[in-house]
Amino acid sequence: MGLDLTERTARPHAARRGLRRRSTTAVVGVLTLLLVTGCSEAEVGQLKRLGLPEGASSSAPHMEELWIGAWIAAGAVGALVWGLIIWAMIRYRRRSDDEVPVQVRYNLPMEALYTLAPFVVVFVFFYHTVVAQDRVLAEDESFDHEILVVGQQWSWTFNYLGDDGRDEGATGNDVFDVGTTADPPTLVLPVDKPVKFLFRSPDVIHSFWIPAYYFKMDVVPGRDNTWITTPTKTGTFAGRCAELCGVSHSRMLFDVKVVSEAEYEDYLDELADEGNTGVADGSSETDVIVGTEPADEEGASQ
Ligand SMILES: [Cu+2]
Repeated sequence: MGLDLTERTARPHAARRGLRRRSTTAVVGVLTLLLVTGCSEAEVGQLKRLGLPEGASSSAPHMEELWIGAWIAAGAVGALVWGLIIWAMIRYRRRSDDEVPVQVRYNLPMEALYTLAPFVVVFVFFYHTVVAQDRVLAEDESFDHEILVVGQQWSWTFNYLGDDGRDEGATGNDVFDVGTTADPPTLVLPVDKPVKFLFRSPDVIHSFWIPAYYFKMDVVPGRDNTWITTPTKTGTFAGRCAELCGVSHSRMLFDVKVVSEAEYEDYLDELADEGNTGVADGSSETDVIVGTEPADEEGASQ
């Protein structure tokens, strides 16, 4: 009797399994087809980079490595956890005999694993993050140009510093471009030339972000942050403030225009011709945190 029952139920099970396998194959096939035909080359490239835009700076590969590696690690941990969950669901699913599986409590090896595994995961992520960060922020690189970026409520000022060993044809002066919320500024950079950025804020914390450069750095009052990078692609890229800095934060945008060295020098000459010479740092007190200035020393000594 019992044998008969299993034989009778076994066949529909097998048929259902076959159907399920076929429908899974169909879904995977359709998705692959969509992926191959429905997406442009750029979209496929972005999928391969797991959502990252195309990198356009010398800093980008380090971050891309970290990003992809982190997703692979997260995927492996996810696959292991989901696998164990699904295995336990199937292996210990309710059966007709209603027998409860062996109950385990105070299992020391298991609890040690639960405690140690997150530490290992955090340590591995932390280690690779520090390595990537050190590479992106390496200070020993030489640079051809130096730009003082001032983030102020709510736009950017780009100061192209003159004493940066620019070509003889250049003006040699400090020149600047100030943006406003209504007229966001453009940061012009020479392609394939290392540029040193200096970030300053006269008011609150801002964050200098160029998504295509895979880079974001806080612009902090009272502190000079620096970053050296080389633009590797010509073109126009979006830039933003990535730190909620007040009511018009969302309008604190800028463009990054990467041009040839000659065009870059022309641009600086243009700024000089327009009279934008000198350094506009938003405030003479950019290196002082508002409210924490020391007592007026000049006044005291006079
Ligand atoms: Cu801001």
